[in-house]
Amino acid sequence: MDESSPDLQSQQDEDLEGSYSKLPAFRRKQATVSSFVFYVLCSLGLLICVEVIIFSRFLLPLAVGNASYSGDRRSNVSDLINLEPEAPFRTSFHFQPPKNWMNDPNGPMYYKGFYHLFYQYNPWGAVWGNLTWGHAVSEDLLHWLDLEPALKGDQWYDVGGVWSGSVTFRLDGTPIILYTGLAEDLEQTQNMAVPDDASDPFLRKWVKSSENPLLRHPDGVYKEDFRDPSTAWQVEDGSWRITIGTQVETDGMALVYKSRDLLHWELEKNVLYTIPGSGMWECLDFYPVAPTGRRGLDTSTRGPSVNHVLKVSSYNDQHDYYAVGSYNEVTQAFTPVNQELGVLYGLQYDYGKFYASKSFYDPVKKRRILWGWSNESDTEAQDIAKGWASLQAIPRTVWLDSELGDNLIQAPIEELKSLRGVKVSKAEVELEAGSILRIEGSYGGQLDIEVTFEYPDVSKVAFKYGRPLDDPFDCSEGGSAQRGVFGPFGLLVMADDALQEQTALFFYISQSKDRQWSTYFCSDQSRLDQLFVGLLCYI
Ligand code: DQQ
Repeated sequence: MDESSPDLQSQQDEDLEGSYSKLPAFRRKQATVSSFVFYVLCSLGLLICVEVIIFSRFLLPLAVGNASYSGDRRSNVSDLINLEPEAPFRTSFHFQPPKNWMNDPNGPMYYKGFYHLFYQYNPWGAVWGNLTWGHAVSEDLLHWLDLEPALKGDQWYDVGGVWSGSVTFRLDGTPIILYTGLAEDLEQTQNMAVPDDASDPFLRKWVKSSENPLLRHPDGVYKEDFRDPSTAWQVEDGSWRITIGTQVETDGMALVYKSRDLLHWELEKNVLYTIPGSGMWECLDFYPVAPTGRRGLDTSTRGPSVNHVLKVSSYNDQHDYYAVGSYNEVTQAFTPVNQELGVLYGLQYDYGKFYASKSFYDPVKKRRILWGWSNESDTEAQDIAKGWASLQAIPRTVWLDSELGDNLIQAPIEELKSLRGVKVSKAEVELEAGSILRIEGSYGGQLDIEVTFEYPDVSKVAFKYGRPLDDPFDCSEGGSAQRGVFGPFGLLVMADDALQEQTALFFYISQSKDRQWSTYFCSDQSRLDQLFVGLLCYI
């Protein structure tokens, strides 16, 4: 704990397209990364197109501060962004509070002209603890005004901390917060808070319900394993449902509660989903996805063509897993479209540092936006020395991959493009096997890199090498130094001129014996200087 703490804490052009469609899991990737010098790494012949855009860091920095909103987004720049030599590694475009510890994004929403982001925040130091709901508002999801915390632990049922939760809009359009409170004896309780003045677009003041706690752990559920209420959704008869994460023994599961008024909740006898032995499920997110197109759906949208996404934050390995599936309102059962991609044994939103994510429907641009917490690799001592810890990943728009129907496609929000500055690009460069290509002019601390790798006819590659297929691939075994039939290839970021230091972000393609293709997206931090640990790349 910080000393200052009081007692509280992705064949040639046409052929390539052809091979692309033949290879369901071979996806072109785009990445937004932070870098010092940028190189393209290749262990086999490839064609690439690269575009590097250097963000205009000094023109439009992320405006985060504890000042009243002036309408001038740059008004608080000097004390809001760390340009000082002693804090050169704070990000400029990712959300971070001005100081101290931050973890999960909570209850993101759009209300009366402003996007709101709440977040797990320790007002007293750069370590986890004393959790409150930090609160910031923005007109564009890029420039933020940090406000006073919206919720603090001051009642018996949340005195140990105001933990994660969600926002739901009532039918009259006012938002309510459902959150987990930590009581003194560590019991996890579910509670509600409502705006004190719903006409205030900033929603600065929240009032806790006199009926709190609305829910206590059910029989058979350990009091410390009952947390993070989801956004509520309405079913056909107008009643509401929420899901809450737990584990029974070691079986992770998504409990479902029912309510008519969002205040009085009753446990449904069936669970939404469970996986034996998966451990505690945190920060469940459950939302509908449109069958085609990038359009997002509001959380209560129903219909025969509507599928749902269930996301689980797995406490055991700290990754966010999801599955696309159907939801039966009567039995409450969620059934993944692709049984092999069932939650927790299938897809992750991200294969880097990304956890406790939360999505929301943006009614302005009719899209679903995903926020995720990017915890770093710094030690606690390093965080205390810096005076801050962690950041939120750039918000992403998510939509269903209609070609396959069992996974999501993600892209950074379009607003991010407004921050772009100088552009460096190289088109149709052929990479020799085993080569490293330096992208000249891409020197900078904040780069947006879009790269398209065009792979030769993979069936010929496999034939030429005459080797057996090489599935499965393990990112962590040998890192980017591994050499295989189909990889690795990718980027070297955070690299110095001598390439003594480098972080590889690389792809590897493999084919299983039953001829199924898989694309791995890995990062290798083994050649990263300790000084930069924790900086890496924030996607
Ligand atoms: N973080 C919160 C919990 C949640 C966990 C506490 C996930 O509510 O389960 O800070 O990171």
